[in-house]
Amino acid sequence: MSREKSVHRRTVLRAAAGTGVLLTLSPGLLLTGCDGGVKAVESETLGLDSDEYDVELNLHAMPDSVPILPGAPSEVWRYRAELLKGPENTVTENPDSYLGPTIRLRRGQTVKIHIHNKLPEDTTVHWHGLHVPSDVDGQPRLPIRPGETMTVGFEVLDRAGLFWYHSHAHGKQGGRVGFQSYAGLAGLLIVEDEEEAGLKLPSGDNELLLVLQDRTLAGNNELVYMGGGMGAMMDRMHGFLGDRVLANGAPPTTRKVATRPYRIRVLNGSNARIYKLAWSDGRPVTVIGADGGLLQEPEDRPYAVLAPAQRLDIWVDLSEFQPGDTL
Ligand SMILES: [Cu+2]
Repeated sequence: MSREKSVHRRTVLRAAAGTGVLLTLSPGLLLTGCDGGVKAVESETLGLDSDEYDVELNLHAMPDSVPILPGAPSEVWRYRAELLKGPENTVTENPDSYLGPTIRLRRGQTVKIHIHNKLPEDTTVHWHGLHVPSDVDGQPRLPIRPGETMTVGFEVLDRAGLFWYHSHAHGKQGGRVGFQSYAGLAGLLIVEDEEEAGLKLPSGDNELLLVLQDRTLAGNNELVYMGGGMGAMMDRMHGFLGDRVLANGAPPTTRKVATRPYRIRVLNGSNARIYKLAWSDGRPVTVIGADGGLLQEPEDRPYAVLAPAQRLDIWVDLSEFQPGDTL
């Protein structure tokens, strides 16, 4: 049976203002191929179809080789992006890391993304936490085949906050979501809006982004996922735990900062590991935001717990420190 079938879709998007409720009506969307897959034709846009978009970019899912530990570089799968249209700060590459570029969007923008699969297997991209039409949100029934491109469109409906995008591919035996994200297919996505801008939170150099992940690397720095034997069974039951923690794709290190207030935005991008975050001097962790964006008011906690896929927005005032101090 031929898979050369176009996907006909007329997607009607209705967002109930303020509630985040979203209806997607897609008559005649699914024309299933013999293996259950659907081929999206390049000229068509899944999701929001518009003549004009505020932002347009290419997103490539591809193999790469990047340094993680000293010695040989590691073979990874990662995202790279090219901004075709939109504000210059929309895409910030993380060239020295396997992490995908940080994508910065504004509420209300219309966005068109061409996802190019340069991997040897199916993939799809899930926009974690964003309210986007379900067809563009990494549906297993809409895989992107190797060598193919899927174009997706959506409007940024969410209020300001930290989101992320990652692979959502489901292989024949399942479990490829974990594997592909582990291999590096993940990146941060930031939504900004007027309300947040009015708060004048630390920004630019005073906004630190931190992606926490755990990885196991073998002798020649190869990434190891799901070991053999008993270990593999436990991994499958409880989720994979790496034997070292990485911060932004590298071993944790100190970072030079100024004696000023900072905003630290943290994602737990691990498969299964839960982190407990606290300051070394025992000061409370001032949480200003979480998965749903900014909190009503800051909360001081002795420590913060971050489960996989969760995000935290932390505020800290370093102005009482002296140059040379370490926290
Ligand atoms: Cu997710």
